[in-house]
Amino acid sequence: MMNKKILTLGLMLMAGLGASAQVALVNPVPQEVAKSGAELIDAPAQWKINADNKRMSGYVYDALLTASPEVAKKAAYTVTIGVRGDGKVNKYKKNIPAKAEGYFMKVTDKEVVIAGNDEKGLYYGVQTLLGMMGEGKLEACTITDWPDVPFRGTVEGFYGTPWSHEARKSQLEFYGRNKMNVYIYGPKDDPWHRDKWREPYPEAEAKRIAELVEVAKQNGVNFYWAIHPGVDIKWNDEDRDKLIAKFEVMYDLGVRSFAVFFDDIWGEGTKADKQAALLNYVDDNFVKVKKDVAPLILCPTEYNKSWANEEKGYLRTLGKELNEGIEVMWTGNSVVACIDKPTMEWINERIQRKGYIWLNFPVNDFVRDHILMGPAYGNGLDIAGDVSGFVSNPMEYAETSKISLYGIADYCWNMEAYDYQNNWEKSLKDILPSNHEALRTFALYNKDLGPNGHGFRREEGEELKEIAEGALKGDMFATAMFNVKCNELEMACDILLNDNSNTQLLHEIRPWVIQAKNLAAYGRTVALMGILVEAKDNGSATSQFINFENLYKQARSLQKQMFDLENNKAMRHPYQIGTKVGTKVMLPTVNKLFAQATEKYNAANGKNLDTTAEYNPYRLSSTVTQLAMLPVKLNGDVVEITPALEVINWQAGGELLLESETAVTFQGMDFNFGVNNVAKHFRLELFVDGAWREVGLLHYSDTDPVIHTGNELGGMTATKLRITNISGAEQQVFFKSFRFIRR
Ligand code: 14T
Repeated sequence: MMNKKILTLGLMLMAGLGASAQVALVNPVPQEVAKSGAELIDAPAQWKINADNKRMSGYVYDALLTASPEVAKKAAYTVTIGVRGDGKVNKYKKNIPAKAEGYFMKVTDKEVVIAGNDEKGLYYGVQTLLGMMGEGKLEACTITDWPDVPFRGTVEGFYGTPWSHEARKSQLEFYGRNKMNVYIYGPKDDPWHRDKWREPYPEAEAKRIAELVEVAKQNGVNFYWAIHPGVDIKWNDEDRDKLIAKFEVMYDLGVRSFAVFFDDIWGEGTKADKQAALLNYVDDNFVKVKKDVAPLILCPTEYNKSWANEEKGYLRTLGKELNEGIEVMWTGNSVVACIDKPTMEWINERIQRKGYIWLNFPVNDFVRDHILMGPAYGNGLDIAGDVSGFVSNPMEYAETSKISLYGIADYCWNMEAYDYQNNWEKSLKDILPSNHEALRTFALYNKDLGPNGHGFRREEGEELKEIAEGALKGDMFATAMFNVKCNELEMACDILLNDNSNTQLLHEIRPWVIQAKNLAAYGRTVALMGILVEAKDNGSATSQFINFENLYKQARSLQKQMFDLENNKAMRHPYQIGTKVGTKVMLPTVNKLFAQATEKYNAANGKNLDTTAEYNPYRLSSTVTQLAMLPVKLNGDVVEITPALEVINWQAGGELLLESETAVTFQGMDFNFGVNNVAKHFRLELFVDGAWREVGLLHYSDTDPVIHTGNELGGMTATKLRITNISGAEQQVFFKSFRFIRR
């Protein structure tokens, strides 16, 4: 008994130590920490810097100067910094880990010593010190630290509004602080990255890139500039030289690291042997000649397993032909996927090198109605030795993306120790210290992506499930608790809406905060409906304004307000409508509670109030796998299928089927497969009175890919429609838009 108590006490002390100690503030979690007691030391007001002369300037020194203590020659407290080989840290040479970017650090009440294995290691030691001092305290300890993954960071590689210059600078600082060393510049919608890849940047843009290169350097980040030439590249000397010429221009702006992307293209540009020959040429005639340029990175066309065509051997060709040292990117088993050991073994064997991970998280360019504020989890904790690099493709919301990136940084640095939940809690404090609880409460409802074409989902609302189930069973305590959850969410939103400590974050999340307020109010109203219906309120006998039927009206109004906000022209994204919050557990629960309470009320009082909350009568299915999971959206009388951004390999005979629960009278329809003159390859049929009837398809011109329907469509009433590839061959098309208007 006694022993057990002591043991528990000991465990508690240890745990407590970990939690309160200043090292716990550091992100990423260091590899090895030895504490010399539970000593917390007040950070000195002044310190003197002890270092070899050559360390007394440069980006590491600059970083050290941002620490709170003032530098004074006579200070009693000393900070010694140095890199392996420096005289001042010579006596620690046995302690320094012999690992790239590693460092050794010792903190006592008299001094701090930071000894890097290389300059970057020293820089990261300084970052650890800065992180540890975040709350004005130091902790007596020694730290031996190094990264598991050699290249860690982000690829700005999404579709949508590229990050602003200010956002990029802020990102680079964030990477430095969190020990990430790579930023790959490749926004799909930067014209000079993709469509105008041959042309140099105009003056103003060029200046900004040069500045970013500088900021990156100051933060220990390698700025990679990526080119995306595959859309229209000709495999001739002229285009090859143009690509090198563009790299030369970028080199002159200060860029020393380059990438070539061949993702999301089709046709000529996709050939493995040609891509490899180009990359090798650039490697031999540019990278190796310059001598100060980092190894090239290639993003292949088949960048995930589900797209790999084993017979054509694209990946094996790259593996065989690409020069040693050229990195090859990989998104995993599918476009959007978590990375595990088997996928690494699969790809590494084919490309004959370690894959360089492009993680499509937290990118939301395929689910723009959701904002993703959840933890980064699900990647194998045992793949450190199988990857050459690991970068995350974030959201166009740069500041909000930092929540997940904080986790990526930690995961890449110290994989086995990665605790995603703990990391997430820390990240919220880092991003919004003054209101981190409000941010946390709000973020709880913005983690999952909702149904999407990639089938990638995230945990959300686990903490609500028990309460939700109880409330749905009519348990009044659970209903009250559910109401409390709604109050919490509303409170969080109100606090956030008045936060001015991180205006960029608040600007980005604002539409979702407003929608979350609606959802919270809707939830509260519905909880009260549940309570009143149990209390046998008949909605009319009471003199009080708050009675069932008025609550019902309020709930209806809130449903409509949510819908209106979703369809608000100013807020809505051009091709993905909506502002969705709490879609995994909260919203469906509120909708069910609404229907349930209303049904009970109707039954008890002989009323006939409409019980439908969120109603979508349309279902899509397809034998073309890439289309099968696309969500169907209802926007007034317009029914739309969410576009896909990828090339669709629509096999001969493959069909797309859209079914409706009730018959629809058609007003009009058009769709865009992104390719001219393909209408003839497809057949559209409507199911009218128990039989399929064909409707004509046409383009208005040879240069307009939009496909229109024949006049016979107008006024037809059908329960389903289908589109079939009747060309007898696979059609490579896009799925840029699809809509019909109902009467
Ligand atoms: F290069 C790749 F590794 C990659 O992931 N490319 C794009 C990327 O730019 C985009 O942000 C990401 C998420 O949407 O997915 C890739 O593009 C796609 C691919 C699809 F299959 C976009 C939509 C798709 F349906």
